[in-house]
Parts: sequence; structure tokens; C-alpha cells
Amino acid sequence: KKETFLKDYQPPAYLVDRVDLRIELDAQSTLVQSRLLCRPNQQTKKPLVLNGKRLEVVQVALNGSVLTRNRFTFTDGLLTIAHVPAEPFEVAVTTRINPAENTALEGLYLSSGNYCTQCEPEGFRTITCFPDRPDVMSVFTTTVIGDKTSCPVLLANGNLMASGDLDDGRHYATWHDPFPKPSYLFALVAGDLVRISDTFTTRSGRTVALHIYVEARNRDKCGHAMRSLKKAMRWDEEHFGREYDLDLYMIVAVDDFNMGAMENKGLNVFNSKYVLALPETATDADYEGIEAVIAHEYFHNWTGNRITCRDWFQLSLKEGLTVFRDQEFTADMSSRPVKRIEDVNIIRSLQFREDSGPMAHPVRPPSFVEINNFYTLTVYNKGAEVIRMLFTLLGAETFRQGMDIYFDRHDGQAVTCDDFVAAMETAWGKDLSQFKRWYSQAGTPELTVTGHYSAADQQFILEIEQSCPPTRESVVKEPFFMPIAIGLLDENGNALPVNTDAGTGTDTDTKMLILSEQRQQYFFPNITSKPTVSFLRNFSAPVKVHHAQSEEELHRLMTHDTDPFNRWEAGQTLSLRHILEQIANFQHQQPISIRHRLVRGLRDFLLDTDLDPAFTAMAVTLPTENWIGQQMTIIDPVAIFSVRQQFRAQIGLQLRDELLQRYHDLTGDIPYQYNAVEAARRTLRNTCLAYLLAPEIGGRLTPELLQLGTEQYQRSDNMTDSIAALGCVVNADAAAGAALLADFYTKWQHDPLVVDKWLALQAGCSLPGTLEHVKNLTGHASFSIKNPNKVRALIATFCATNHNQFHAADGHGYCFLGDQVIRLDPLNPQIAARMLTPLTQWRRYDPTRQQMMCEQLERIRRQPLVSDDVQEVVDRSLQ
Ligand code: HT7
Ligand code: ZN
Repeated sequence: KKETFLKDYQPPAYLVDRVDLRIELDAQSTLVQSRLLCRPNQQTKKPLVLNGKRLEVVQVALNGSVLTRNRFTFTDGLLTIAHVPAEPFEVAVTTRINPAENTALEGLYLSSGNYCTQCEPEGFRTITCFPDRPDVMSVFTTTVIGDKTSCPVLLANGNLMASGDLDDGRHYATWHDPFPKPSYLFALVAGDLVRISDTFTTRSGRTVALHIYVEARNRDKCGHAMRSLKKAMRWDEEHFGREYDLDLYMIVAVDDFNMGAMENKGLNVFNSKYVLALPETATDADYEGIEAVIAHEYFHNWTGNRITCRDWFQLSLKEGLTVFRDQEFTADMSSRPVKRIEDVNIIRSLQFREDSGPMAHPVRPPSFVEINNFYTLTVYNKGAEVIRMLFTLLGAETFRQGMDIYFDRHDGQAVTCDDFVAAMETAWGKDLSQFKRWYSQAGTPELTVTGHYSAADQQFILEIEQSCPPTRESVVKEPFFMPIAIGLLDENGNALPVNTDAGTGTDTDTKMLILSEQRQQYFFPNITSKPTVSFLRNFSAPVKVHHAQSEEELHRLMTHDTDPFNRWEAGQTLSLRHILEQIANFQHQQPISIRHRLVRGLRDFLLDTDLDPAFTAMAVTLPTENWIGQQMTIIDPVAIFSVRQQFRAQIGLQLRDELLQRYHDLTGDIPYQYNAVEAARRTLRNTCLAYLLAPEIGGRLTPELLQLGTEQYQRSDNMTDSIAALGCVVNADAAAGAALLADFYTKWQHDPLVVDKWLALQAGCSLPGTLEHVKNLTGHASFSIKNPNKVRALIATFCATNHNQFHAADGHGYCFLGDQVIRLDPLNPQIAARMLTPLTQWRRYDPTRQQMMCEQLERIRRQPLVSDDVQEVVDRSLQ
């Protein structure tokens, strides 16, 4: 497959105003008849070119006349009709497809015997021939025909217009979606599903029917998803003035799904993981994930569906913006600082890694081979950070005006990231052309910060220098434009009023600096003693910071900063320093020890009952292994794991009394409820338990502590507490862990989502021997390589999160991943390509590991039929 470039974008030669589809479902042989009402979009007479892939073209007709084979061609995924009229015309195409054979889960496929579709980004072309690009927007009418017994439910986008019985035990349903949409938003679902119904009254007084469709066995697991949907609908009205536009909103949950969910107009299809929840089967994290993903897909109705992308290079236009919106929603539903910390952890541990590896690309990539490879942390999460910077720069009110301008200007259109920024420029009244470099330059900017205090002048000068490492698309980087939120603290930790021009009611502690030059100085007058800088409050820009602060300063920030994010950040920086220092010791075979001062700092957080327990849990958690690895020139996964584990064990030992006290104080006495307060309580309690049960490497826990974990597992009335306890025991003691795992499987083997947890727990186990165990589990009756959730639970958990064992010196972990990718690629290339991520990072490791990782990449490349998806990732990695 050829590389496609943004610079080569051409508007479509033909538009399709209307599409009429008639789909006769059959597992092996589905017949799709489509009638397209086309019209030339340009003066020049060009052939009509439709995309078509993995389908049989049965018949093509033009204005009612069947075309003979010499009037059209169908090669290399393109159906071309050389001569078409200059005025509007009708093309009818009949295709035949095989849903049962579709293991790629793209287009029309079967999940547990039910038909469903996934068309974003280029799946529609596997159903019928069509100009499958987002800037062709059409009004769809879809008639679905299926067997009455196996498919009592027949769904498509929009409103139900007609339904009835046909011959041979079949029936039909005709759906009409009045909103013009690109083909990637098309959806069809058919099968034996039950419906859970509710309604929502919009603020203008319209009643919207809400329907969730699931398999009958899951009927009682939809309450949380329904409540989340209604919350999201209300929130979007209140915060963005956006109301839902159809009379019906449908959600369908399926078990076989490549990603989290899909925002098809009026008919969202979801991975069942993001719909189904009961206290005894789903954790607080699952509940939060469901609320967030339901909201994300709902928010797409305006940011993605009503206003869509002109081309796939603009993917972040809808994804970055919608992630920003769902982050804000979750922050309002739970704890804003904790949500910010979680989001920053994702950016720093995972997106920064992507930004420094071979797959690095700007938020708006300049080219791609396989667009599926660009549904990335950069497009989604860094894209959301870019929107957040606009929010920070403009302020909430002006940002909202910018959003209103965007909606007014572009409703019903397929537009670009430039159009979005232009709306913000209009609202702000300032030029954002330099800001747009965030869309075109990849890589993580690095800031070097220095402070100069002059007692004589009572002045503090802050100097910031920015740079950005070279990446594939640009070696030399132009300076970025970014907001830097800062505060200054005096020696007692009191906030200094740095924002003197702030109006009443605004925050005088925080100053918003604008960095636009490569090096800039900022002057603060009337400062009577050397201040401590609270830099980049709330992580106001997605950058790495080099700032030499003393331990004393970090402690001051940790205890006194008014910005909760930076209180947490100071603790993390301090922990990181100590961990890196001990990693050096470990590498020189010196004993590892934890500094008393660090333990004391964590103890202060732990015992501060005025803090939100969810924040405390974050504050006492050590930096992630990924983030520690980011600080090292050569990542040493064994040293990172060993030191971090030893620190955890030491904290558990040295703070045992305090941890036990807090653990018991946090024990709830009411039945499980999912809400922010209760979830925070459980989070901190389980964080305490994890410290108490953290074993020293090769060490054993006392029977009392093991018993504490076992008892929690046995007594809890909810999955959050039982899986947390099970995880602690499994990672502490092989025999006790095996017994509880067996018990867990016996209890939950009937529930696929809970079995995923069982697999993931074993794949993430830090005790020796996990790889052999994981290999055995790939042959377990409950594992299926065709189900992406199972692949993620077992293979991805081992390869992408169990760094110590995946990177074992013998290279067996790499070989295992090579085997699995080779097995998966012919079945599901999208998932196979994603699984490769850990191997793409080979340059960050020592020469022996580098060689073994490259050998696997080469081996995969040598396979006779490598997919475009995998090929692109391997090629870029080895370039
Ligand atoms: N817009 C969707 C992106 C997507 C997807 C979803 C499911 C399966 C395959 C997919 N490929 C792309 C999901 C979202 O961001 O909301
Ligand atoms: Zn999305």
C-alpha cells in the first residue's frame, strides 16, 4: 500500500447526496444493494471512482442500465466507471460479502452470532463500493432484512420508518437518518438482543428515547451505562449548549470489538467492557471508564458527527476535542485534581514515549500508509492537551465563545484543524498561527528553567529556554507557543501574589506566562526573599521540564503548594530522584535503601485526613515504571522494577502501623455504591493494602498480612475490593495466589469480562515464571486469539506492562510477542499492529536487548503475508 500525504489532498470529484441501501443478511453470503445519487463536484469530467475491498461486485448499473464489464473496472480496491453524465446521476452497485469470515472486525461481521458493523475509518468500503472518505456526506436510508428467529432485532442509523414480515421467515426494517453523514458513521446491527429503555427530556423540552441493546444474559448490567448517558446529555447542554438532535439514541454492546466504542450516528456500537457493570463484576475503574466512554461517544454527536473531518489527517479535530470534552466531564463527575493527575500520567508515561520513538508523528500527521495505525495517544491525548492549552490561554468564557463560533460556522461540514483554530482566533481576537505548530511538529518540547534572585533589587527573574528533539517530519523545530502557569512560594510556603492584575475573584497566586521565544525572561518585582517556584501548574503545557530544585523546595511544594497538581508533582519528583539514585546503586551491585525523608513525606500525605482519599492514593503512589524509564538514557527494566518493588516493600514495612490504621479506618460499612466519595475511599484503602502486601524481592510475607488480603478477597461484596485483594495475594505468594485464582475462575468462568480480569492478573504477575504461565493460558478454553479483549488482557498485559519479565535477559518475552503477532496478523491486522508497540521501542534498551528485539521485527517482516498495518509499524521501527 502506498503512503498517502496530506499535501496531496484533493476535494472529491463527485458528491453523493443520497444513499439507499438494501442489505439481506446471511452469515456467509450477505447481499448488499446500494443506490447512490451522485453529482459532480467539479467542472472537469473525471471518472467516478468508488472504493471497494474484500467484496465481490455482483452488478453495476448507471441511471438504471446495467453496465457490461467493459464499462467499468474493479482492481486494487477501486471500482472505476470511466464515463458518467455531467449532471446528477444514479449508480447502483450490488455486492456480496461474507460476515462470518470477517475476523478483522472491520466492516460487517458477526459477534456471538449477532451482526454488527465497524466502519471508521475505512470499513464501509468492505460492505459496498462507495467514495469512502469523510468529506463525502450523504443522507442514508437503510433497509435491513434478516431471519426473524435469529435476528429479531434489525437496527441502522436514524429513525425507524417501516418494518414488517417477508417470505421464508424473514422480516425487514427501514431506517432513515436525516442528517448527512460520511460513510464511516454508518452502522447496522442485527441479532437476538434485548432492549433496555429510558427517556431523556432535552432542555428545549423534546423527549428522546434511549435504548441499550445487549444479549439477554446481560440485561441487568446496563443501569450504570444508562445513567451515564443521561448525565452526559445534560452536561453537554449545560457546558457547551449542545442538545441531542434525533428522537432516538441507541447503544449496542458487543463482545468482539477492536477499540472501546464507536460513535455511529444515533446507533453507537460499544465494546461490552464499556457498557456492562454490576458491583460484583465491575471495578470502580470500570465504572469510571464506562461513564467516560459513554460520554465520549455521546459528545462526538457534535464534535465529530455534526461537524466532521475533511480527511483522516484531521482526525484530532474530532478526537482531541472530544477527549478534552470527556476529560472535563469526568473531572466534574469526580475529583478534578485526581483526573488531571491520571491524564498527565497517561501523557507522560505513554504519549511522551510514542513521541520519542519511531512512530512519532504530529497531532496532525503529514502522511500515513495505514490510517488505523494513527489512532494514537498523540492524536487523542496530546490532541486533547492542545485543546486544553487553548482553553487555558483563552479562559473558560472566551473558549466557550470560540466553540459556539465553531459550531455556528461549520455545522453540517467536513472541516480541518485550521478551521477549529480559526474559530478560536475569532473569539480571542489574537493570532494563533504560531500556536498551530503544535499540529505540525512532533516530539515533546523540553523546558530548562532557571531562577535568579536579587536581594538588592528585590527582584526575581525566571528564565525559560525551550527546545524539541528532531523527529521524522521535522529535524529543526520552530519554537512553540504555550501557556506556563506558575506560582511563587515564600520560605514558609505562603503563596506570593504574583498575578497582581487579576480582577476580583480571580486567582492572585497563579500567573499565566506565555512562552513563544526560544529563550525568555520573566520579571517579578517586590519579592523580599528567594522564592520557591511552582512551575507548570496543572501541567499547563505537555512538555518535559528540567528544573534544578532543592529537596527543601520540593518538600515545601509538596506540603504547601495551593496547586494540587504541583503538590503531587513535587512528591513524584522527589521519589523519582531517589529511585534513580538507587537504580545506579543496583546497577553497581550496591545495596538498595530508601531515604527516611521520602518515607516521612509519604507518611505525611497518608495521615492527612483533610485530603481527598483519591488524591492521597495518588500522592503516595510511586512514579510508574514507564515514567522512570523515560528518565534513563538506556532503560534497564530489571533495575527499575527491582528498585521500585524494594521501595514499595520498605514503605509497607516502615509505615505498617499507619497503613494498617488507615486501612481499617477506611473500611466501609454500607453495601457497595459507585460514587466519587465511596470510590475514593476504596482506592486509598486498596492502595494501603497493596503496600502492606508488597513483598521484598524473593521475600515472603507474614501469614497475618497474607490473611488480610485473603480475607478481603473472601468478604468483599464487590469486584473492586476482591480483585484488588486477589492482585495483592497473587503478586505476593505463588501458592496462596494460585488457590484464590482457582476459586475466582470457578466463580466467574461464565462471564467473559471477568475472565479478562483473571487473565490480566496472571499476565501482570511479578513473581518469576509468568511467561510460561501466559504461554499455557494462550491454550486455555477461555482464551481466544480472535477476541481483542482477550488478546489485550493476556498478551498485551504481559508484553506492555510486565516490563521486568517481558524484557527478561534471555529474550523469550520478545520471541513470545513475535509468535503472537505472526499468529494474529492474518486474523486481525489492526490489533496485531497495536501489539507491536513494545518492540518499536528497541532503541531505548541495551545492545543485547536491541538485537533480540530487532530480530523479532525482522522475523515478522519476513512472513509471506504481512498486513499493511504491521508492515508500516515494522518498517518505521527498523528505518
Ligand atoms: N471514533 C472511534 C475510532 C475507531 C474505532 C472504534 C472501534 C473500532 C475500530 C475503530 N477504529 C477507529 C472511537 C472513538 O474515538 O470514539
Ligand atoms: Zn473518539
